[in-house]
Amino acid sequence: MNEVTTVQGPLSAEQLAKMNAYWRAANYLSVGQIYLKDNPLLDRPLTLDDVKPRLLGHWGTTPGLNFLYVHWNRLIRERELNMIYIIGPGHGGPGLVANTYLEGSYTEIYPHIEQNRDGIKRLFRQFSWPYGIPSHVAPETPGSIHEGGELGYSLVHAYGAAYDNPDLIVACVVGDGEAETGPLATSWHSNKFLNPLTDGAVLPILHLNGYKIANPTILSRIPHAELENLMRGYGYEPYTLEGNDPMTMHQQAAAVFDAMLDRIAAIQKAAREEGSTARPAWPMLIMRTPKGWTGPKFVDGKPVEGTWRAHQVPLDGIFQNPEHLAQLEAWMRSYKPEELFDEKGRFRADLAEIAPKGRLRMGMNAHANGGLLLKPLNVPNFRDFAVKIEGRGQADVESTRVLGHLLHAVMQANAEQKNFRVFGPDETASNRLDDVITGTGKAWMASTLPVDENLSETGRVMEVLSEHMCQGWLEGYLLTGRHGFFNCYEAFIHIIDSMANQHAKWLKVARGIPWRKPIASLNYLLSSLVWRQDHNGFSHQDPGFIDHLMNKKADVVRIYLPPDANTLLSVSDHCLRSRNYINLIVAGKQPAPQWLTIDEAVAHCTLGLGVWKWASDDDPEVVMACCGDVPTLEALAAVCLLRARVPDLRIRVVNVVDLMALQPQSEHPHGLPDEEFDQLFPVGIPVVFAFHGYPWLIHRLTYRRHNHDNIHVRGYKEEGTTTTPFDMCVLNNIDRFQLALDVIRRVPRLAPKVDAAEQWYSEAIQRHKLYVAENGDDLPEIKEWRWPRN
Ligand SMILES: Cc1ncc(C[n+]2csc(CCOP(=O)(O)OP(=O)(O)O)c2C)c(N)n1
Ligand SMILES: [Mg+2]
Repeated sequence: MNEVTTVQGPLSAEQLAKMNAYWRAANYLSVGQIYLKDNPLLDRPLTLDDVKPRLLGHWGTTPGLNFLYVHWNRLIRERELNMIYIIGPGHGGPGLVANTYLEGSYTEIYPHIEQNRDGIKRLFRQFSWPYGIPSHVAPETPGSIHEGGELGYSLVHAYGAAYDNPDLIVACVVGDGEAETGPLATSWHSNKFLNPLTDGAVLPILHLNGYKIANPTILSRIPHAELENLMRGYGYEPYTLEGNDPMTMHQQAAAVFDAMLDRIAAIQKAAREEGSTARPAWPMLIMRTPKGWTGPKFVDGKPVEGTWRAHQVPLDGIFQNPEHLAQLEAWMRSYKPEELFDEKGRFRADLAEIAPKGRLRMGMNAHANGGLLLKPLNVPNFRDFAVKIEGRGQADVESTRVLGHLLHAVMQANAEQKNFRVFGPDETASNRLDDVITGTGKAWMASTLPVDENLSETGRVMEVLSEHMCQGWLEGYLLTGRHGFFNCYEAFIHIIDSMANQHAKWLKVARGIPWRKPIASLNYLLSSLVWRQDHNGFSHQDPGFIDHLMNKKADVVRIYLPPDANTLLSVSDHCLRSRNYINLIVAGKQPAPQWLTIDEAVAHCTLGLGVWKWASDDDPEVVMACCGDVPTLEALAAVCLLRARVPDLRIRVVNVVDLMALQPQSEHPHGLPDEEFDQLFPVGIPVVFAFHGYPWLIHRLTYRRHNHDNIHVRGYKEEGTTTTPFDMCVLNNIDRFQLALDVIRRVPRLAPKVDAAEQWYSEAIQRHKLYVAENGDDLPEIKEWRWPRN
């Protein structure tokens, strides 16, 4: 790059001086947060008593983030931009705290962090301090929707925020290390789904500070032209900003950002006023600045600024090394705090004035506290989509197809307010939710061919073969105050396990922060379930996401396994209206028997679990429990087998929709009180439990229940292949014959029948195996089995 040596540029001399002073103040406050607990403005020489005993934080990324913040402030003021700022390297938390403090948002939200010397002292002390604030950008940080502790999601969050927000600009810093992650690498493609007519803009900054924790980054060590070509290949128009002389950099940055924002404005104008439908090449910036810019150049003779050594705390061992203390003081004084803060310790008014005011401040932008903007979702009456039950279990219905009708209606009902989207990794049709696509279309800004169906520049169903992108878009969409629904194959949702963790953590913390308003829940529908992977086999068989979510805070997670279409409708209605949860719905897409009328379904879902009286006897000797659609079918078929073999056996059928109801109330708000649990599962009565997922989860949930010793669970035990639906059950011992045998083994008075029952079981299974091997399909008596009419 050409080295520009002049400080001429779009900024006036006064502007330049003020912006640089503002940046120095942000850098000063960032270093102060990492190091100091006292003497905040260096009114006296720094001593060890002023320094925190544990130095925790990340300096390296921070000056670059601060530099950008100052420039966003100018642009927001000059152009009255509605802008939020997402930083991929969320470990640059001190920078955003410093800037929201300087612009006044921080004090407005946290009045004890006053605009004076004491306030700065508290600001410093609280950072990375027990019961203070975390070292990363966090829900506690004003203006943030992105934690950034786990790298990789900044750009996808930014796009999620920009969709359907035509006036919003999301500035997004991507760390050059972060850029190496899978989710980030694919996130660049989000531009193929962003419509300049109806969506906002994302302004990506690839921050090439050259290093990660201990290594160079790939993108900083390939030729610049190759990197530009990479970005062009992703469909962007790359701009470059490079250097380390602050004044020169401010001028160059101002020029480049003016050009980029003009470009964004031109793209939007072309789409909004001139009718252009072309897919634009949106501007993005490659910014090369030294890691740890303006920090110590050398420590103990080794280079630090501009190297990986600047990543965390560049001067450590302060207590052992007086030279480091002196170097810290010199570093902090290099920002000239006496020029930045007045005698009371207040940020000087002539500098503070260059920040935007009111809601334009990025720390106060309502989009970063989405609950403020949340409009309730219009959910049409789900009863209108109910399946008519003419005889229990007599007709087969694809439950998710029924849900598709409801989602279609939801889409239509919110078409005007444009605050609902459905996300899926190319599986929405496969999961039989196609109805939601009708009329709405699938978002697509790339080229189309006559063979394509339902692709639309204004589509509201988002399909991309990246679970990471679906999850990240949805999170960004929800965090900015909208609603959404993510459907996915059950086995592959694990790809976003970690993202779900991070969102759950965000929700947990945000709940405890009064100024963060509730946001819509993150709703998952998992379909194409473990039991019915008829085409795909073992790779597609994994119900473990339930276990994964179960580890999260009870306040945040809800898990539902509706056994038929009407219960699925009732559960989905509830989830779509809820706030601040992660709702997991597990429901099959294959034609399956339907059990409950819509009124019964609502009552059943309200309780979360209950006796199916129509399938049960009074005064039971055994409880047949079931959770999930296929296990429910097998359990009911087992009841029929038992009624034939042991006609006087008294069986109770309990179906569980809300998995959390199994836990004690002390563990989860949905937990059934012990007395009610004991009524359903009376002490001393054996329970044979057919569960959709891994069986040990049911033990984990019920181990404190009085009757736990009598609960015997069948579930998926990692046996699978491409085989018939019933053979999958047999392989995992959750089939009707096994369940019936389990009952005979567990009910004490049936002990004399066990030998004969075992014989009967092996014959039945042998017959099944032979038939399946021979015919490639299940026995007619299995396939055509129906619940005896009642
Ligand atoms: C997914 C993930 N893997 C690893 C880490 C550990 N980690 C924290 S910071 C960092 C380096 C980040 O480098 P970069 O994105 O370039 O950020 P910067 O240089 O701006 O600090 C790593 C590997 C992480 N936070 N998240
Ligand atoms: Mg880096």
